Parts: sequence; structure tokens; C-alpha cells
Amino acid sequence: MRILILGGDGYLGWPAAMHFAAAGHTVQAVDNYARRRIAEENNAQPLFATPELEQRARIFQAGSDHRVEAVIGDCADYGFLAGAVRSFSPDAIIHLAEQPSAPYSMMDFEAARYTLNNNLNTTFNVLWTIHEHAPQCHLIKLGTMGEYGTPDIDIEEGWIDISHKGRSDRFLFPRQPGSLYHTSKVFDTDLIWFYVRTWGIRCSDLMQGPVYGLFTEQSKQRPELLPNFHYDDLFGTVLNRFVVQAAAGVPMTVYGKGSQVRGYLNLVDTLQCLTLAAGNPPGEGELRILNQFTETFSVVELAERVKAAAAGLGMAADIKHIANPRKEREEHYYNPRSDGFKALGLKPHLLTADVLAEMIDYAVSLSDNIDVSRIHPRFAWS
Ligand code: USQ
Repeated sequence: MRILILGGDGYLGWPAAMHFAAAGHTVQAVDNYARRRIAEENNAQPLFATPELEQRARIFQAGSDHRVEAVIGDCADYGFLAGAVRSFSPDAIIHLAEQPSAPYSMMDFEAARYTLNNNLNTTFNVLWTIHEHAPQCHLIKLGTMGEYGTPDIDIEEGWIDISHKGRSDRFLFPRQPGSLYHTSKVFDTDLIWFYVRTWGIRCSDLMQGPVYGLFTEQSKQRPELLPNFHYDDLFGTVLNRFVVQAAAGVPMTVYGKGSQVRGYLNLVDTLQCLTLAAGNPPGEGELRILNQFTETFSVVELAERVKAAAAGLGMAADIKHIANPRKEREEHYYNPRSDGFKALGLKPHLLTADVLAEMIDYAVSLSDNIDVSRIHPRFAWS
């Protein structure tokens, strides 16, 4: 397949680009370095510096029989994106080109406006370029489990059948996002669903939970190909943060009671899910929504697991409950379904002590890089 990856420099985008190229696909990766810019501006740099996309692509090509073509540009610019899609002629577009941080979207007016404009304009442009230049192309869009929020009923995969006053219909599952970032993804889904109905676009919208992990097949032996690994309060997802906090000897920052439950997955399973989605495209005019996680944990459970894995390495990791900077339910029902990827053949890599020990070991080896001023949440959401 010819696969165009938008957001190809990101935590998920770069490993995905290598993964699809190594599987024999023709891959073009596009990025505008927005995440690098925001990280620089906000003292939120990752645990180790990573080469920029064009250089990464050169390093990858030099050490393998495969290549990733790197293109630098802004997908919120329609002329640029249309040119890229026209000349590459993709069979699938993996759309990851969004501002991905919930905390950043809640930081201030400019950050909120940027998140909304960037995420919506990018998705709008992607839909129009598909319509105008690649109508058969399969759009694989990264949504988020946070679109659903934490309702007091079971979370279905995207859709719900509703009976009302003796009549029934199928609707998008009710969404109650908890940050502006998550809200931008709800808007994305509505926009996609509108154009799927109108133009017959084929789309997989993947509702993904927080991702953790570092190593993938292509970067295992080659640290220069690792993804950007954040532990700061803006871009760091919770488990990655806890691993670095344990390595730095800083107590793990459990927000509030820590009984917030989410569906998590290993980075390697994100790649597996993208592969399964790409290999099993939906039909024309179909919006297929898949919930993308492998296990659910409360925040406290995650911290306890990191503590136990650290103890196994002879390290004492502490847990500290701090005031929750977010506006979120701390005690809630959570029962999301995830049958779609299982039916497609997903073989989960679970969160074992070995997985954690490997991550902690690596973070310890880079502990001189850890800037503890990036760890504590720097602002409240309300
Ligand atoms: N949390 C802590 N301590 C921390 C950091 C987070 O207790 O130091 C808690 C949060 O309050 C939240 C949970 O851990 O209840 C998950 O937080 P997170 O920062 O790992 O995840 P979130 O901000 O929701 O966003 C991340 C990704 C985002 C993706 C989302 C999936 O950054 O791109 O869409 O996970 S989901 O959470 O399912 O919506």
C-alpha cells in the first residue's frame, strides 16, 4: 500500500512510519514540527533529544532495506496538503496531525485556540483532499477514548441503538469530553461522519486510550530511532511520567484520589491496531469506530505497578496524591467495550513487570537528562 502518515514525527507517527515501511509499504511521513515547537516554548522537552524527521528518515534508510520519505509542511494549509495527496496518491492516510495534549489545550487562550483551529482545520483539509484527489483512499483517523468521557453506562464502540417513544435508530454514542483537546476530537468525528454520509468516504476512527512504552521492533537495537518520550506535565502520558518519576526518585504524582480509570495500551499495540485497520478497510460510505486499548487501570493501580517493578530493580519508588489539576470524575463507572480489534486479530502486549522494568532501566540510564521542574503540573484546568 501507499501510506501517507500525517504527524509522522510524533510519538506514534514516527514508529508507525518505520513499522509500515519495514512491512514493505511505500510510506511518506508529513510533519510541521508543531509538537517540537510547543515543547521548546514551554520547557516540556522529552527525556532525550531525537533527530528531526528528515534526519530520522536518513538514519532509518541507512540501517535497513526500507525508506520513509519525509516531507515538512503544515496540514492545516490546504494548498500544501492537497499537493502532497495529489502527488503521493495514497491508498490510506493515517491522520495523527493534531495537537495531542489535553493539558496544553487547557493552558490559556492561545493554546486553546491553537488546538481547536489546528485540529479542526487539519481534519477538514484531510476530508476535502480525499474527496478531491483520492476518493477511494481509506482515512485512518486517531480519535480518543476521551471522546466518550466517563458515563454511567457501558461504552459501546462508537454507536448506540436508541429506542425513543416506540421508534429506534442508531446514533453516535453520546460524547462528554473532559478537555478542549478531547472536545476537538469529538468535533472531528462529527465532521467525518457528515462527510462520510455526504461523499461516501471510507473511514476508521480509532478511539485510543493513553499509550505507554518506548521500544518498537525498529528502534529496539537503535536508540537513535526511538520516538520522542515525554515525561512533562503537557505531553507525558501518565504511565510514561510515572516511569521517569520513579527513575528520578521523585514521588509519583497521582492526581486526586487516583481512582480515575482509563483504557491503556502499549505503543507496539498502537502499531498493531493501525496495521489491522489498514489491512481491513471499511466499505465505501462507512464510518467504522474501534475502541483502541487493551487493559483498564486506575491511576493508583498504575503507580502500584511501577512501584513494584522498581522494587524488583532494588529501587524505592514513592507514591504521592496531589491536588488534581484537572476537572474530571475521580470515582466513576467505567466499562468500555473493545471487541472490534479482537475480532480483527489483535494480540495484546500486556503491562507486565518486565515491560515496566525495561522502561525504568532505560529511564535510569538517562537520569542525568531528567529536569524535575517539568514534572509537577503547572496550572489547574478550572
Ligand atoms: N494523571 C495522574 N497523574 C499524572 C498524569 C495523569 O493521575 O501525573 C491521570 C489524569 O488525571 C487522568 C489519567 O491519569 O485521569 C490519564 O492521563 P494522561 O495524561 O495519561 O491522558 P490524557 O491527558 O487523557 O491524554 C492522553 C493523550 C491523548 C489521548 C488520551 C487518551 O495525551 O492524546 O487522546 O490519553 S484518553 O485519556 O483515553 O482520552
